[in-house]
Amino acid sequence: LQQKGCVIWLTGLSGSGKSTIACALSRSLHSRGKLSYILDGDNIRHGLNHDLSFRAEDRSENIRRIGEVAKLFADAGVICITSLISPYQKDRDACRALLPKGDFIEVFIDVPLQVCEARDPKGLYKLARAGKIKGFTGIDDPYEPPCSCEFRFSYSFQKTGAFILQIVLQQKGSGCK
Ligand code: GGZ
Repeated sequence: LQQKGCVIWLTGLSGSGKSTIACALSRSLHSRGKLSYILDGDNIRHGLNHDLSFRAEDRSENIRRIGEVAKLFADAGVICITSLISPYQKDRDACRALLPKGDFIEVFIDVPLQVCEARDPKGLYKLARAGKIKGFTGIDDPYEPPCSCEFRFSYSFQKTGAFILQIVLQQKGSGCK
């Protein structure tokens, strides 16, 4: 395998499009002959992390474990794409610290709450607003936007109403907001 591994860490709210972007990225890498693997929070919570809830400590443990697994993939030469809300800066920083400099690429899927909530692909925001899901990110649990990400996907609407995402390369240390 003639490639160097790394971790591409997607972070953003539920419904921001992380999983869709992860799949598109993986397909694009595949078409260039690159091996990648997606670790998706929603899937991993059904297996490896099925013992974890959405309490703050459990979210941190979820991120920690997935960070460690992502590092193993990167060590093996795979481009590991993670797709997790990963709402807390300190947890993302701890995962970054596991990898050599430059091998952890943090990508903020910067779609505002109102847009994610209007999309509500799984109806979860509706349940959260009705109090049927407690501690939902963006509603009654915090999301800390990255302050040191490498890339940001910024959203906008075209005249047709189509939703588009544009990739922005962040200036080092400039923060995402
Ligand atoms: C946030 C929740 C919650 C709560 C269930 N808060 O859009 P989805 O459905 O498919 O992705 C969300 C997923 C979040 O799992 P993560 O492992 O990415 O979260 S974290 O990084 O914070 O550990 C959402 C669903 O699980 N979901 N309850 N309370 N998202």
